[in-house]
Amino acid sequence: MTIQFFDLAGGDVNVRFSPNCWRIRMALLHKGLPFDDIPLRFVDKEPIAFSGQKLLPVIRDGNRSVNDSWDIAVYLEAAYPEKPKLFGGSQAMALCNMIRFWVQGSVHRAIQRLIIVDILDALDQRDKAYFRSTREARLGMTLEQFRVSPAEGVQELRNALQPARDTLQYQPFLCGPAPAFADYLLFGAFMWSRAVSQIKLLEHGDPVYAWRERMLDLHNGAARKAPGRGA
Ligand SMILES: N[C@@H](CCC(=O)N[C@@H](CS)C(=O)NCC(=O)O)C(=O)O
Repeated sequence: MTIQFFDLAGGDVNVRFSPNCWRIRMALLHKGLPFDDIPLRFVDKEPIAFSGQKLLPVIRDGNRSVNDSWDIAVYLEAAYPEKPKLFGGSQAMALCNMIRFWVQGSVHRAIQRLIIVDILDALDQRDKAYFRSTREARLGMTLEQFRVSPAEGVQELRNALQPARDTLQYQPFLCGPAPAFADYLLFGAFMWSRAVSQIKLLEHGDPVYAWRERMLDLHNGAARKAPGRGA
């Protein structure tokens, strides 16, 4: 049975902005596993009630349901060991977990402050009030107060990316000569921005820019072809 992949969608249902969902879209493509792509809105998560929680991504594979992007990647690696590896081994998986927390802590935070109002603008009308109230409660301030100017935010992001920049001077992907899940962890953050915002996050000469171009070309250009605002 084809895997069902539940993804978060914007006002235009083809705009997919969730960084955590992008990790899994790329992981499924990496493994070469066919999947049904099922878009959901923030206020319409009834279709994932079977997962017992309300966050995306979620996959359903036969009678197995898995949520949380990390747990899904671990599941896919264990369930499809004959397919291209997402981690490559238990030590690599453990190290990749550190990349996950670096991305979520430093990179997501910097990008979120730049694009938070762009995300709001990209949502379906029914999702806007939900997004504003849940995020403002979490942040303890309005979205507009949380947002930083491109000049300030882009510099914070570029500083946060230094470990990736240094690594990519040695090798084309974070995982070495070929991409794997650590690359998808970071790449998801860029797809978040690309889907909703036109802010130029990276300079042309930056090794991270060249890496992002390579990532956009992967799997038949799946990410490059995805609808969005561009940068
Ligand atoms: N740690 C989780 C985080 C999942 C998460 O926060 N998903 C967001 C989208 S990126 C979501 O579904 N939010 C729905 C909501 O806030 O109602 C993962 O990596 O999957």
